[in-house]
Amino acid sequence: MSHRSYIPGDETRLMTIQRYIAQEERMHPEATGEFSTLLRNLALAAKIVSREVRRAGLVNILGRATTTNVSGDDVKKLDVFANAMIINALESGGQLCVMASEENETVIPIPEEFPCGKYAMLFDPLDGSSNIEANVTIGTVFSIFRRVSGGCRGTDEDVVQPGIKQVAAGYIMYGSSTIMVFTTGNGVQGFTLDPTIGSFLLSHENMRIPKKGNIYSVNEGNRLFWDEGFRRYIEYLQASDSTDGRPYKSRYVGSMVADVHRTILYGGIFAYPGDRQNPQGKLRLMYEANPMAFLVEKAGGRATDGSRRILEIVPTDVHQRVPVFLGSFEDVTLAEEFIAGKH
Ligand code: AHM
Ligand code: MG
Repeated sequence: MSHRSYIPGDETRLMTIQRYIAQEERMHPEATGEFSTLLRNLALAAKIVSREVRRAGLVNILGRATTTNVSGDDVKKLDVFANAMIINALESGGQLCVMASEENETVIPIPEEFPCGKYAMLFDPLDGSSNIEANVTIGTVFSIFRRVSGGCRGTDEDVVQPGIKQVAAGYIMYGSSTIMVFTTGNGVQGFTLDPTIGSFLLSHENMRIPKKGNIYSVNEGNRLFWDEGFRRYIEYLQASDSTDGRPYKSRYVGSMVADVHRTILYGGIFAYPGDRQNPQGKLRLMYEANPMAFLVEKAGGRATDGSRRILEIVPTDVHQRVPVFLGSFEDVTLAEEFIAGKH
């Protein structure tokens, strides 16, 4: 793997997000700087959310760092806080025409008092909600499109575009360290937050997902509701055959960001299939599946809904759900074959 680690004290290798973005921009003389500013503002919001996540268990004792109120009752839930923080950090920058969030039923307009710009952003402010209280890894997911509607203030049209049109996508994972992983369509880069200097430093350069792995990641509690093809696929992975790495290991955090991050690094498959109870699965196309699909493809993997490339799905609703199978190219291809009844 070509992951380059940040070695403390080795200043010659220090690449902050700011430097990286500036460097990318120099390669595109037509760039206006709007996009770089957007990513910088996002990184700033990520740092603030990260700080709050790190203090999560202390909030009722000490109060949230950004509120004056220390009475636990008034402290907003962490996901609501993250949502407000991201909106706050990005709405006034002048790069966005509209936003959409998992937390908001309708699109989030850019207030009239702020300038508007040529990008639209969707995000899930704090994904993995069932893990928040348990001190388990959670994350923020984002997806950025170019504005396609006529006016400067965007509309639904700008946030309901096929994933293939994304200009950037990524996630921030609040795990044992905080890492921001993103692609602007040209490789996948990971920057780990050094909390002592407050900067994201390039730690995972040009991430590539192995062609095949030996881990599957799915909520097996839903097994009884799965389609026959997918059930047989998982049984196949559980069967023993030392020539091709079976039985696979099972790993499931229940936070998509963590499960996808591990899948990109180690390979294998992450799935949230549709089933008899929920034919479209659980995950949301626009701010969960699409950005992850874009990253996984740019890292050399594959992401489908069982038969179609996720990025090619033409969306109709900002909150629509989609079955998800993503990860190593060979693993996802085999899953699709089982689903299609070929095995
Ligand atoms: P959330 O947006 O309410 O946090 O739900 C999304 C999360 C994903 O992070 C994760 O992959 C999935 O839900 C886990 O669902 P389940 O608990 O059904 O396995
Ligand atoms: Mg979510």
